[in-house]
Amino acid sequence: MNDLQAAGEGNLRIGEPEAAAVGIPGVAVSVRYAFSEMGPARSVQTLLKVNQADGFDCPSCAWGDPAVRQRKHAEFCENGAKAVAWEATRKRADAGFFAGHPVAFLREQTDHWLESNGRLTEPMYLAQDATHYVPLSWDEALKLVGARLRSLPDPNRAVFYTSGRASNEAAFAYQLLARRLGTNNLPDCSNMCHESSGAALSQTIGIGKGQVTLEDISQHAALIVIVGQNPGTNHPRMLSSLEEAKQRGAKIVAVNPLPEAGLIRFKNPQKARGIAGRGTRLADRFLPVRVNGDLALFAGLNRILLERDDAAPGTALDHAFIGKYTDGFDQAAAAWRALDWTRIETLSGLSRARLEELADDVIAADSVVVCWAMGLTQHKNAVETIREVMNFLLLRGNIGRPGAGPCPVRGHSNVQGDRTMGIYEKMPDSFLDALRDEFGFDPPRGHGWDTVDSIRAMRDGKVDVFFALGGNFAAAAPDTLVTAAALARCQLTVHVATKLNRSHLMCGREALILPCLGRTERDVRGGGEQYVTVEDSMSVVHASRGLLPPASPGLRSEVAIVTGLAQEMFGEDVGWRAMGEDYSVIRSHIARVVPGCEDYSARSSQPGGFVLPRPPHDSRTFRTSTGKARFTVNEVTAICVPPGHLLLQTIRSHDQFNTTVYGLDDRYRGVHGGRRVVFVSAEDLAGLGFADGDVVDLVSVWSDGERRAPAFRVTEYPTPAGCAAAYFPEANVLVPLDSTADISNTPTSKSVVIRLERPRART
Ligand SMILES: Nc1nc2c(c(=O)[nH]1)N[C@H]1C(S)=C(S)[C@@H](COP(=O)(O)OP(=O)(O)OC[C@H]3O[C@@H](n4cnc5c(=O)[nH]c(N)nc54)[C@H](O)[C@@H]3O)O[C@H]1N2
Ligand SMILES: Nc1nc2c(c(=O)[nH]1)N[C@H]1C(S)=C(S)[C@@H](COP(=O)(O)OP(=O)(O)OC[C@H]3O[C@@H](n4cnc5c(=O)[nH]c(N)nc54)[C@H](O)[C@@H]3O)O[C@H]1N2
Ligand SMILES: [Mo]
Repeated sequence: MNDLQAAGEGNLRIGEPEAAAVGIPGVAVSVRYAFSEMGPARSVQTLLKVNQADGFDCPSCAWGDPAVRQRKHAEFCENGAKAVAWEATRKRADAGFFAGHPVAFLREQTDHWLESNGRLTEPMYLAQDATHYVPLSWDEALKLVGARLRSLPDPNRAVFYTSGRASNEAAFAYQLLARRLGTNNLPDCSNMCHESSGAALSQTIGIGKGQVTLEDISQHAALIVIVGQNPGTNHPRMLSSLEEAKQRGAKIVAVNPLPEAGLIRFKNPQKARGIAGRGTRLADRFLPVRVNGDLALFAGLNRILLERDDAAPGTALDHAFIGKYTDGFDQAAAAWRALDWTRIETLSGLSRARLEELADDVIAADSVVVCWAMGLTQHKNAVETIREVMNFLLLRGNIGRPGAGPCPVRGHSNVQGDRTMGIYEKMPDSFLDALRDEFGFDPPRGHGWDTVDSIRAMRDGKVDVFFALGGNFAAAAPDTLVTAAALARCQLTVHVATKLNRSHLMCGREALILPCLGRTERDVRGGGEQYVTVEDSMSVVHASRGLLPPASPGLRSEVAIVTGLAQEMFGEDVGWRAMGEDYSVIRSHIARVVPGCEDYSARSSQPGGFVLPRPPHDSRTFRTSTGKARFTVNEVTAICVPPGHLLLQTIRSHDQFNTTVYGLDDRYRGVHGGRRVVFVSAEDLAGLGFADGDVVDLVSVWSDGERRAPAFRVTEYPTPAGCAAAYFPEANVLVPLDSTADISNTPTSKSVVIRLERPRART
C-alpha cells in the first residue's frame, strides 16, 4: 500500500482546472446532489423556498439577496443546494448508530464520513472513560449542564463558542445566558474569519462592517477589485451581481495567487444563453500576487496615485474629500513617498509596470468597490493590509457614494448578525449598560477570551466547561493536536449540533451532543409557529422560516435549548420561558438593547427586511476616535520564508462548507476523488527537486518546533513561486496556535511556512 492509499486517498485523480464557473455542471451537480440526499419531491419543495421572502435564509454563505421583486424562483447556487441537501437529508445518526459505533472507531473516520451518517436525533451523552455515547432525555441533559455550570468556582471557567449559523434570536439569548452567568468568554468563528476586517474598519471608519449594497456592485461601481476571495466556490451568487456589473460596462480586477475559475469567466445557469454559451468574461485584469503580498501591492498602488496627482494635481486624488472627511493623510503620504520599489516588487511579486496599469484602471473609474475575504484576513499583517485597502479607498473618496466602498464578504450566513447581537468577548460598555437596564443585572465588564485565547486557557487547565452553539471547533481551530489536547482537559464539552463531527469526538472528559433544528425546518413553540432573523454581509436583517417537518421529534430549536438551559440555571429571573416559547419576546428585548434595532419585530418580518444603520455609507459619518475617516501608516511587511521552504495558504475546495465535506472533488481546480493535495508552482518543483505526482509530508516550521501533515500528493499548479496551497481542515494541524494576526489575533491560516519532505518510512 502506498502513502496515499494509507491516507484513504487511493482514488485521487488530477485533471485540468476549469476556466469558467457554474454553467451546466453546476446545475447538474446541485440537482443530483439534492435528489440523492432528499429525494425529488422534497428537493423541489425545499429548494424553491431558499432565500425567498416567505422562505428560509440559505444556510451557506452570507451574500445578500436581491430586492424582493427581483428574486428568481431559484435564488440559490450549486453550493447552497449542497448545504440545504446536507441538512435536509433523510439519513439519521440515531441512538442505534451510536450503539453500533464506539467513539474510538468514530475518531478514526474522516470528516466526510462522520457527517454523511445524517442528522442527529436525540441528546447523546459520553460519560467519563465510557466507550460509547448513550441517549439521555432533554431534562437530564439540561440538568447535567446546568449543574456543572452552577458549580463552577468562577464563571470564567466556562467558555461559550458560537458558529455563525445561529440566528439572531438564538445568539441574543446565548450571550445573555453567558453574561447572566458572569462571563464574557464568547469566542466565535469570526475570530478565525473576518476579525481582521472588523478591527481595521473600526479603526479607520468607525464601524466594523461592509459599506456597500448589492446595487452598489451590480448597478453602480465602475471598478470592482476582488482580493483574496474565491467567489465561484464560496459566494457563487455574487457572480450574478458581477455579471450584471460587467454587462453595464464595469471593470473587474482579481488579485489572487490562484487563477480561480469563478474569477475568470461565469456561465449563468439562470439564463439559457449562460448554459449554452461561453459565458461572461469576468476579470479584465488578473494580478497573481504573492501570498501575503497585498500590503505591498496596495501601498505601491497608493504611492502611484500620489505621484500621478503630484504630476497633475486633482486628477488622481479627491482633495475635497480628504480635506473634509479624513485625517492622517500627510503622515501616510510621507510614508508612501519613502517606499522602496524593489521591496514593493519583491514582497508583492508584481512589477511596478503591472501596478501602474492597475492605477490606470483606478483613475479611469469614478467609483470603486473593493471586495475581500480570507485571502486578506488570515495573515500576521492582516489588519494593516486591510487598513491599507482603506487608505486606497479614502484617497479617491470611494466611500459613502453610489458604487463605492469596502465590501468584506462574510462567510457564515449569520456571522455578522451574531456579532450585532453581542457575540463578542469585548462588547462595548454601551451595549453592556443597555443589557443591565433591560434585564436588571450587572453584566461582567472584563474582556473575555477569543478563540485562540480560549484554546490557550483550556490547554492551561483554566476551563471546566466548553459549550458550543454550532460549529466544529476541534477541526476548524488551528493547531489540531494542541486544540484536541486543550478540549480533552475540560471536564465537560457540550455541542449543540445538527450532525456528528470531530468536535464531538475530540471532547472533554464528559461530553454531550444536543441535537437541534436546522434552518430548513419548521419551528413550533408555545403552540405557535416561530421564525428567526438573520443579517447578511450588506447589513440587511430579515426573517427566515423553515418549512420541513423536523428531522426527529427529539430535536429542539437552538433558542429552546439555550433558554431551557438558562431556566435550569436561573429559574425565571429574566423571563427565559417566555423567550423560549415566543421568539417575538426576544425580538422586543433586541429592539431595546441593540443599536439600530428599534421596532425590530415589525421591520425584520416585512418582506426583504430592513437595513441596519451604516453611517459611513449613509452620510459619510465616521465614528472613530477623531470623528474622521483615518488614514493610517502601515509598515510594508510580508512573511519571508527561509530557503527551501514555501508559504502555504489553506483553502476551501468546491465540495465543502468549512469542516463539512460534502464530497471529494474540487472540480474547478481539476481535483477529483481526494483532498490530500498540495498545489506548488512548476518553478518551485524544479528548484526543490520534486515532480507532479510525488507524495510528500508537509512540515511546518515555527519557533516552538515542527508540525507534520503526512501524505499529500504534489500537484503542479499556476501560483507564484514561493507559494503553495492545501485544503483546510486537513492542513490545520500545521497552523501554530501562536501564529496569529497582530491586533485581531486571527490564526494565520493563509501564511504557514512549510517545507515538503519525502515521507519517512512509516511503521
Ligand atoms: N461553498 C462554500 N461556501 C462558503 C464556505 C465554504 O467552505 N464553502 N465558507 C464560508 C466562510 S465561513 C467563509 S469565511 C468564506 C470564505 O471565502 P474565501 O475567502 O473565498 O475562501 P478561501 O477558500 O479561504 O479562499 C481564499 C481565497 O484567497 C486567496 N488567497 C490566499 N492567500 C492570499 C493572499 O495572500 N492574497 C490574496 N490576494 N489572495 C489570497 C486564495 O487563493 C483563495 O482564492 O466562504 C463562505 N462560503
Ligand atoms: N486552516 C484554516 N482554518 C480555518 C479557516 C481557513 O481558511 N483555514 N477558516 C476559518 C473560518 S473563516 C471559519 S468561519 C471557521 C469555521 O468554524 P466553525 O463555524 O466552527 O465550523 P463549521 O465547519 O462551519 O461547522 C460545521 C458544523 O456545524 C454544525 N451545524 C450546521 N448547521 C447547524 C445549525 O443550524 N445549528 C447548529 N447548532 N449547528 C449546525 C454541524 O454539526 C457541522 O458539523 O473555520 C476557520 N478555520
Ligand atoms: Mo468564515
